[in-house]
Amino acid sequence: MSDAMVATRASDERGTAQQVDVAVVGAGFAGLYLLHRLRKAGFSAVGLEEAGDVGGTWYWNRYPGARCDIQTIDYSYTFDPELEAAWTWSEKYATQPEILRYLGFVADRYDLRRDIRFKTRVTEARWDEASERWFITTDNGAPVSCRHYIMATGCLSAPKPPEIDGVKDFKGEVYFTGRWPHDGVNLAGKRVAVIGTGSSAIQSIPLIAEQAAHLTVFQRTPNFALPAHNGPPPSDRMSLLQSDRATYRAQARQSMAGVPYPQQTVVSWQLSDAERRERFERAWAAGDLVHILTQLWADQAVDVDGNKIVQDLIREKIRAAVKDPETAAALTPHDHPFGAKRPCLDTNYYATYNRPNVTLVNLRQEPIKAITASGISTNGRSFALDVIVFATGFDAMTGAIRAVHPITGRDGKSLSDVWAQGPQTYLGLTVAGFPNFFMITGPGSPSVLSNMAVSIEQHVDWVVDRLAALRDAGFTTIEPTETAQAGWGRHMADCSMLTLHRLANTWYTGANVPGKVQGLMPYTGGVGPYRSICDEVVSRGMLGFRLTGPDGAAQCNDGEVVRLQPDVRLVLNLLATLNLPPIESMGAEGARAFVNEFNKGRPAGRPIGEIVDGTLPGADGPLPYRVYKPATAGPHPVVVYFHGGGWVLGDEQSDEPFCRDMVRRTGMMFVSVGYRHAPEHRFPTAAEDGYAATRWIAEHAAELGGRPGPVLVAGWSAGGNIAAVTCQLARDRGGPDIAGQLLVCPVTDCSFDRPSYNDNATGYFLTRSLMYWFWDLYCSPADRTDPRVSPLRGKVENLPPAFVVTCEFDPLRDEGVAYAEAMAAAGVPVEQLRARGHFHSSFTMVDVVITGVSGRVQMAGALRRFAGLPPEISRGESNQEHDSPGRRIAAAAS
Ligand code: NA7
Repeated sequence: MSDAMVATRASDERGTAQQVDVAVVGAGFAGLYLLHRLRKAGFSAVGLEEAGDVGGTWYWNRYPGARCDIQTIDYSYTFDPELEAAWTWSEKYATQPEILRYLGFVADRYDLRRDIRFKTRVTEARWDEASERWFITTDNGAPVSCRHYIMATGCLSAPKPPEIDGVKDFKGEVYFTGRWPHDGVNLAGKRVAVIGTGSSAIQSIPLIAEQAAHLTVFQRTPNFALPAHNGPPPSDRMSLLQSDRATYRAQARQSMAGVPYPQQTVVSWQLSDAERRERFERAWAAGDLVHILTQLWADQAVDVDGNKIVQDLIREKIRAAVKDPETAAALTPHDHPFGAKRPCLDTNYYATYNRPNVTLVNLRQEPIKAITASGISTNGRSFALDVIVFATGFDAMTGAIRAVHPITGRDGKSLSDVWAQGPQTYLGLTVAGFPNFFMITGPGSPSVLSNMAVSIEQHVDWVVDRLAALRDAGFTTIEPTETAQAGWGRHMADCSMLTLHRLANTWYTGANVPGKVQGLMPYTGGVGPYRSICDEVVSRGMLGFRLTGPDGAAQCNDGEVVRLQPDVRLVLNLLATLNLPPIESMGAEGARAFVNEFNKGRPAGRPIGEIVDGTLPGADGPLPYRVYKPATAGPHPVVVYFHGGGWVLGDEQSDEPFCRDMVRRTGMMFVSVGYRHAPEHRFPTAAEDGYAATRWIAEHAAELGGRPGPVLVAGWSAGGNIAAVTCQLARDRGGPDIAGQLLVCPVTDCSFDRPSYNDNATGYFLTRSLMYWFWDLYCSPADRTDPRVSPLRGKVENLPPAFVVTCEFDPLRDEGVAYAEAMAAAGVPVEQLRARGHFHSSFTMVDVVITGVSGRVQMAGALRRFAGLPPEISRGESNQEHDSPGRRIAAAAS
C-alpha cells in the first residue's frame, strides 16, 4: 500500500473514531473510579471493557470460595464518605458475588456504565506523534482517538496457559478458576482434579471436596495458608473504623501495606519464645494476612532468621491439622520465606486433606507426564477424571499490559520490545517513550503488595490531578525521562533488598511463567513512602517528566526522585520530623547526653558469645574497653575497634550494635577502646590513646581470650581516623603487627574543600557545621596538618591492607576516597566500598538501615581475608544454631 493510501485510510479511520480526552481500559476497581474522577474533572472519557459488565477480576473469578483476602472494610473505596455510609459489608471477607454487587452498586450510583463500552476488547493502541493522540482499535465498534490512554487492567487478569501437554485431548470438562462459568459448575458425584495450590486453589479446594465424588489435588509447590476465621466484620476493626473513619483511612494511606496497623519496632530476638508464641497465636486467631505479615516482630519480613521463626510456627499448625504425616509433610512449605510468596487465607484447607475423598499428589515427587483423554498421568500413576480445574494462576502485573494487545509509542517502539528484559517504568505509572500513557497499579508500584483499593485510589487521584494540572497549564503531552526511569529502576532494586520477596520464585518475580524475564515487579518500599515519593515528584515541579504544549512550549525538570537508599530516606525523614536542635549547639556535655539518650532507644543487637568490660593502662591512666566475643570456641583473631563521635562523643559501648553485628559476621573478637575525648583532651590524645591501646591489646591478646599474633584495626568516622593513624604509628614505631585495617567513613584530612563537604553540607545528619565543631574542639588549626589527625598528609607506604568504606551522602566521602587512592597508589592493597545512596551512619545503624547489610557482609569478608581466614564464615563458626532453610536463604541473600 502506498504511503498516500495509508494516510488516506488512517484519516478515514480517525474520522469515524470516537473522540475523547481519555480512554480507560478495564472496568474493575480502578477503571470505575477513574471514570468517576475524570468526569468530575471535566474530561470526556470512555471505558473499554472486554467483559459483559463491570467488576474486573471479580467479574471473571467466580470459582467456588472466591473471596477477597484483605478485610472488606479495608478493601473498599474511600473517596466518598456518602458511598461508605451507603454500603455495609456482610462479612469480614466478602464473597465474589458480594464484591461484584458492590462494584455494580458503585457503577449505578455514579452512573458510570454510560461511559463504558462492554464486550469490547482493545486490539491495538498506537501513539500518533502528529496529532499527539493515541489511536485505539477494538474488536467491537468504532476505534477511539484519545489524548491520554490509561491501563486500568488489573494485576492478575491475564490467565497463564496451563503448559501441560495433552489438555486438548482430555474428553472431560476443563475449567480455569480465572474464567469460571457464570452459571456455575455442577461437580456433584464427579472425579475432579485441581491443578495448583495458590490462593484460588486453596479457596476452592474445600468446597470442591464437599461436592465431588473424589478430589485429587496436584501440587507443585506448597504454600503457607492461614485460617481466615471468616464471619461478620470483626468488632475491634469495625470500632476502630467507626470511631474515626477519616483517621483510619488516612492511616491506611500512610501505612506500609495499605491497612492501618502500627509499625512494629520489637525484633524477634528481643522476645522470649513464650512471647513470640503468644504474638503468633494472637495473629493466627486474628485471621488477617496484614496482621500476621506485619505485627509479629519487626524483622519478620526483612530478616531470614526472624522470618524462619514464623515459618516454623506455621509448620507446627500444618502438622497439627493434617492427620496423615506424609500428606502433612508434602503440604509443608520449605522453599520460601513466609510472605515472600503471597500467603493464602483459607477456610478448612488443611483439614480437607483428612477427608477420605481427597488425595494429594506431590508433583515434586511424581511430575505430571501428560493429560490424556481420560485423566492425568504422572510418572507413577494414572488418575481417571471427569473434570480438571486449572488453578494455575496468571501472567501477573505485565501480562494484561504487555501481552494482551500491541501498544506502540513514540518512534514506532512497541511496549513489548521495550519491556523485553522486564518492565521499566517511572513510579510504576508511566513509561519513557510512551507519552500520555498511564498504568494504574503498574509494575514498579506497591500494587499487589498492598491493599489494592488504597493503591488504586492513590494512583487514580495522582493521574487525574496531573491531567487536570497539565490541561490548566496548557500542556498537551507528559512523558517520563530516561534518567528518571533509570533512577526508579535503581530505587526499585534498592527496595528489593529490604524485604525477602526476592528470595522466592513467585508471580511477584515472574517465575511462574516459563520464559518470562525474572525480577521483582511490585514496589517493596511500602504504600506510605511510595505516596510521599509521588507527591514529591509533583512538589519538585514534575521531577523526571517532560511536558510539552503548542508552539514549542516545554518544561522538563529532569532528575531522579530518590537517590538515597529507601531505609536511609525513611530515617532521614523521621529525623527531620523530630526537629532536633543542631548537635553542635548543645555543648559537649549536652551532645553526649543527647547521643546516650538516642542510643538507649535502640536495640544493642543480637546476642553474641560474651561481652566483657575491662580497663587497660593508657599513657595517663586506665582506659576502659569492652570485648565482644563470638559464641564459638576461641581463640579468635582480634580486631581493635575505635568508635565514632568526632573525637568528642561516644564511648566503648556506643557502637555496640555494629560491633555485635561484625562479631557475628566475622567470627572474630572485637575490642572496643574507650579513648579519651575532646574538648577535655585535645589532639593528639585520641590518636595516642588509640595507638597505645592497640599495642597493649596486641600484647595481651591471649589474656583477653584472643588469638596471639597480628591484630586488626577498625573504626568508624573519627574512629576510622584513629584506626588509620594507628596503622601509620605502628609502622613507624616498631609495631604492633597489624594484619589489616577497616576504615568506615573515616576522617582522613583537615581540608574542607572537597566537593562532598558542599554536596552533603546539610540534610544527612552529619553536617558540615557539626564537623567544623568537632575539629575545633579536638584540634587547633596549627596542628591540623599533623598526620596523627590528617593521615592523608602522612606517609601512606607500607601500611597494612585496607578496606575503605565511603558513603555517597557523607561530607567525609571524598577524603575517604582520597585516602584509599593514596594508599593504593603507594602500593598498599586497598579495596573500596563506595556505598551508593548511603549516609554517614548507614552501616552503624544496624537496627534500621537494612540495606547496610550487604556492606557489612563485604567488610566482614575483608577482615577475614586480612586475618587469613576463608572469606565466608563457616557453619561451625556461626553464632546461629538453626540451619535450613533460613541459613541457605541467608547465604543466597548475602
Ligand atoms: P497462583 O498463586 O499463581 O497459584 C497458581 C498455582 O498453580 C501454584 O500453586 C502453581 O505452582 C501452580 N501451577 C502453575 N502452573 C502449573 C503447572 N504447569 N503445573 C502444576 N502446577 C502449576 O495463582 P492463584 O490464582 O491461586 O492466585 C493468584 C492471586 O490471586 C493470589 O495470590 C491472590 O492475591 C489473589 P507453583 O507455585 O508455580 O509451583
